[in-house]
Amino acid sequence: EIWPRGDEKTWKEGIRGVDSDVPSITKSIVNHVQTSLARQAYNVDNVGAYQAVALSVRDDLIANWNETQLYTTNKTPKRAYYLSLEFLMGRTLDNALLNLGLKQKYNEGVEKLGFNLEDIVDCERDAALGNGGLGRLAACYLDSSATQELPVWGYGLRYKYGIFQQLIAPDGSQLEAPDPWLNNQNPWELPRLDVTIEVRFYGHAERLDKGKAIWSGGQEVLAVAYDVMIPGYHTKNTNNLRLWESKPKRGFDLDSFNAGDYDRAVASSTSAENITSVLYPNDNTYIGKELRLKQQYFWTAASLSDIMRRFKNTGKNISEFPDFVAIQLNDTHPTLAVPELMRLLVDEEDVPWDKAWKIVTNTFFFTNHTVLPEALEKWPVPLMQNLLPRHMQIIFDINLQFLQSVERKFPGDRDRLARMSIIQEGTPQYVRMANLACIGSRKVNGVAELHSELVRTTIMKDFVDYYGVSKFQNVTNGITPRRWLDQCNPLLSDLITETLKIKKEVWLRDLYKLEGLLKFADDPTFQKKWAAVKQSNKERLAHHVETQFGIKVNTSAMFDVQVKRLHEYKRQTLNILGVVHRYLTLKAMSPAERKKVNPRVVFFAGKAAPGYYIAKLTIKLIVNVARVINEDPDTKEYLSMFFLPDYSVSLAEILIPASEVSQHISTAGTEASGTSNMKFCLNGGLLLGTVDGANIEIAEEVGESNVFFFGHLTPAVEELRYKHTYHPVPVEEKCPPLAKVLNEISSGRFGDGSVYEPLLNTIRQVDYYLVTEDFDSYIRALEMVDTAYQDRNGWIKKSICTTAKMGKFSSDRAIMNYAEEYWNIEQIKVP
Ligand code: F58
Repeated sequence: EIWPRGDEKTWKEGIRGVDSDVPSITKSIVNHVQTSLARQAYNVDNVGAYQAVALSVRDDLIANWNETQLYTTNKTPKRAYYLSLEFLMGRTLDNALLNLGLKQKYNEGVEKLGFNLEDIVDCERDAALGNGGLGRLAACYLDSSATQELPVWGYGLRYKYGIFQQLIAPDGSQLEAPDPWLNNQNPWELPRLDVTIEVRFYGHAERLDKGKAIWSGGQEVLAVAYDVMIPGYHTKNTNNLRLWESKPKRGFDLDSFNAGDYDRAVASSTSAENITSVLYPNDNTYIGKELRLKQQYFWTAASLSDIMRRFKNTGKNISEFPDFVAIQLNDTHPTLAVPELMRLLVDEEDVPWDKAWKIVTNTFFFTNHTVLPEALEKWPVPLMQNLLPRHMQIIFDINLQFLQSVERKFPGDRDRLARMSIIQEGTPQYVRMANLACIGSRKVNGVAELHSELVRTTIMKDFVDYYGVSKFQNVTNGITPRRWLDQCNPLLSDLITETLKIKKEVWLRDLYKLEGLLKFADDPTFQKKWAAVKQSNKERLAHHVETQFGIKVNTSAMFDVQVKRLHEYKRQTLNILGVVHRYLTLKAMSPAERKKVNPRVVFFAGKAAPGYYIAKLTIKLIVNVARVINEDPDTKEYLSMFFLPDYSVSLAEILIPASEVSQHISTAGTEASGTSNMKFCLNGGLLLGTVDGANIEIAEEVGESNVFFFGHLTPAVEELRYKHTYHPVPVEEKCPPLAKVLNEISSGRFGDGSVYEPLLNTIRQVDYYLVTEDFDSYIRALEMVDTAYQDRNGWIKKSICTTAKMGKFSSDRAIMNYAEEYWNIEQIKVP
């Protein structure tokens, strides 16, 4: 190979990251203060220092990233692409320093310059380009791919506004404010103004022969790439997350401009920019807005074009595409990639339809994240027809061929055909995205054992009959122990390292090594240290609450945490009703009796989708119950409660290490997996939950005696619902203690009760999520928690044993599973 330009040695000597000695680090920081920020020592505040430090760390990342990308390109391995509309990354600086192994050095350097690294780290805004579990999972998977040196790229959208900021109004309601996270510039992204792709919308499609067509006219929009560097832990390997921003193809319409109609002149460019303006804030509910469909197509089209270009650069034959490309569809959001790849192959690459279909179905893999019917995406045919006329043709063609083949296998079974069709009949017709994703993919997976079984037996049942069961598999979710233990809980991480007597780098890459803690579970000295770490994390959280609310938190009380998106199926209602029950019980006690009670502090946090009325009402109830009980002199020593506003990745990093119990109490069969359950348990918090999602596998690992399970099991749920609908029994009869709680709320004990009627009625009437059915056993489970907590050493032992058995839930395991069993990709070590 001939060096591209000039003298190779001169180029190579010019390449530099930051040398990792402290003087080089400080030099690089000062350099950035002066040049990149154009500031001087006397006018640098914490935010300025954050920016300079970030830029300095970024220099290092860029060097690694460049080397990784160059090396990988030259090796032309098979690559995997993770297509996700959401990447909930959180902050980057601290994580990058830990992954690069430079935290200590930067600590020293920053100190020398008169700053404190923790304060600097706190200046970073979260990158909150996701709603909840699904988006955070994507972020954990990127970390694990980079750490295990796998050639994996993420593809997503660069939203101008991330998940909204949540404020709590004086009356306790949730208010939403925008999250303009890019206002302070983002040092972690590299704009690639040279990588732009044209994406078409609307227009018309004209069929030619041999299944081909020409799609023309309509509106063209540009996709501009922004690359985010994803460093692996203690490896040079630095992967890429490519986010697309939309931009008008032409600045503005010159004719209108010249005619003096300025509004009209810029209208189309505004509409182009709008595509990547904002993340849709719904969690587990589908909303059929045209702009959302535009986002989905814009992103899949840009990503596929980019993938195709990279593949073609290798010079391979198009039939080898699946040998070099695997694409994981994170839920149905990127399903348009299926017809889009067909379009690229058939219309643009001249591949015959059948051959193209073979390529497509060997390229894609589809992960399902929910079986809730209201979350399954289906788009009105007229909407899709108008926006994407060519794709609609392709979808109809795929469907026709598919149904013919189903008909051959199950002759005359019209109901089956109707259920399996990509098109749902009616006026209008709908495109069922899960059916399309399944038909277009090589494998389909759920995210925990129970969930995958539900996928096989409910929403995908007909497809299992048709394809056979082996297409429908399970990959239990995981979390990265780098962020969710080492970074958020440094004290515990150090204690583990010191106890296991193996290097941190080793157990953080092989989490099963935590089992080595088991033999210390009864050791009093170790128990003491373990408890001290938890205590210190509780104090860190208490400090946070005190600064925010001006209320002192009793840090000798048990910390009980439920943090997740607000949703009826997650049953924050059960928790708040349980708190009210506890409050009423305490009120009824004599002061002497109360003294025997275990003090408890209950923390809630989570956002409600702005249009989700019942979820927002739940927040209001929590906030207003908290006001009353936190001020009641009879009980406040024994029970207090906080709703922490604006739950985020960085707030989770404070809450999770401080938790002694966390609640994961969805109606059985509704929570696909849950991933925060894993984070809490990894940090030695015990799990109080239903027999649902990954709770089940956590219990299998840590032992049932170390979790608190309650509630009806999945097989019972359907029948109970049927009873509730056709033979309803009043709450007063079914569960008197719950009826009492509901009535106290109605009667105005926590402020105007009539406000909460719509929420309380969901429970009194249909009770779809079976709060009345599980309330009794929930209360008993809480009592069991109390009893267990009384035995301090017993509790600490449970906590140790829980952490020790969490190895399975590392996202490294999950990603290796995808790499080996799905994508068929191999590790690449950058020398
Ligand atoms: C979540 N889904 C599941 N969806 O609810 C959770 O059980 C699971 O652990 C997690 O995925 C990871 O597998 C989820 O977060 C969303 O937020 C979607 C956003 C876009 C609209 C539809 C819901």
